[in-house]
Amino acid sequence: LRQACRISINGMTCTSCSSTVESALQAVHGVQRAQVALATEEAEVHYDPKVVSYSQLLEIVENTGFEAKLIS
Ligand code: 9UX
Repeated sequence: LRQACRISINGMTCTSCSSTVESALQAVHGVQRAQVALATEEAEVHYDPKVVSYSQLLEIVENTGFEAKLIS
Protein backbone atom coordinates (compact mmCIF):
# COMPACT_ATOMS: atom_id res chain seq x y z
CA LEU A 1 0.00 0.00 0.00
CA ARG A 2 1.06 3.55 -0.63
CA GLN A 3 -0.37 6.61 1.02
CA ALA A 4 0.87 10.20 1.09
CA CYS A 5 0.63 12.77 3.83
CA ARG A 6 1.92 16.26 4.35
CA ILE A 7 3.25 17.35 7.70
CA SER A 8 3.82 20.91 8.82
CA ILE A 9 7.06 21.23 10.80
CA ASN A 10 7.75 24.14 13.08
CA GLY A 11 11.17 25.27 14.28
CA MET A 12 13.55 24.29 11.47
CA THR A 13 16.01 27.07 10.81
CA CYS A 14 18.74 25.56 8.63
CA THR A 15 19.29 22.83 6.05
CA SER A 16 20.90 20.70 8.71
CA CYS A 17 17.62 20.79 10.63
CA SER A 18 15.63 19.69 7.60
CA SER A 19 18.17 16.97 6.76
CA THR A 20 17.89 15.59 10.27
CA VAL A 21 14.11 15.34 9.98
CA GLU A 22 14.30 13.91 6.46
CA SER A 23 16.79 11.21 7.47
CA ALA A 24 14.72 10.31 10.52
CA LEU A 25 11.62 9.84 8.38
CA GLN A 26 13.50 7.92 5.68
CA ALA A 27 14.84 5.51 8.30
CA VAL A 28 11.36 4.46 9.40
CA HIS A 29 10.15 1.02 8.39
CA GLY A 30 7.18 1.49 6.08
CA VAL A 31 8.28 4.88 4.74
CA GLN A 32 8.76 4.70 0.99
CA ARG A 33 9.75 8.30 0.34
CA ALA A 34 10.23 11.36 2.51
CA GLN A 35 11.11 14.89 1.49
CA VAL A 36 11.43 17.82 3.84
CA ALA A 37 11.35 21.36 2.47
CA LEU A 38 12.89 23.99 4.69
CA ALA A 39 11.34 26.92 2.78
CA THR A 40 7.76 25.74 3.19
CA GLU A 41 8.38 23.99 6.54
CA GLU A 42 6.68 20.92 5.20
CA ALA A 43 7.36 17.25 4.80
CA GLU A 44 5.80 15.04 2.17
CA VAL A 45 5.84 11.41 3.14
CA HIS A 46 4.78 8.34 1.20
CA TYR A 47 4.23 5.38 3.43
CA ASP A 48 2.52 2.05 3.79
CA PRO A 49 -0.35 2.61 6.26
CA LYS A 50 -0.30 -1.09 7.10
CA VAL A 51 3.21 -0.71 8.46
CA VAL A 52 3.32 2.79 9.94
CA SER A 53 0.64 5.33 10.86
CA TYR A 54 0.72 9.07 10.31
CA SER A 55 0.59 9.63 14.06
CA GLN A 56 3.81 7.63 14.34
CA LEU A 57 5.29 9.82 11.60
CA LEU A 58 4.39 12.93 13.61
CA GLU A 59 6.05 11.37 16.63
CA ILE A 60 9.22 10.65 14.65
CA VAL A 61 9.40 14.31 13.65
CA GLU A 62 8.75 15.51 17.20
CA ASN A 63 11.48 13.19 18.49
CA THR A 64 13.97 15.12 16.34
CA GLY A 65 13.05 18.22 18.33
CA PHE A 66 10.54 19.99 16.13
CA GLU A 67 6.83 20.54 16.35
CA ALA A 68 4.76 18.57 13.83
CA LYS A 69 1.19 18.90 12.63
CA LEU A 70 -0.68 16.95 10.00
CA ILE A 71 -1.74 19.07 7.02
CA SER A 72 -3.32 16.42 4.83
MO1 9UX B 1 21.98 24.27 13.24
MO2 9UX B 1 19.40 23.84 12.42
O1 9UX B 1 22.13 24.04 15.07
O2 9UX B 1 18.78 23.82 14.12
S1 9UX B 1 20.89 22.30 12.82
S2 9UX B 1 20.19 25.73 13.01
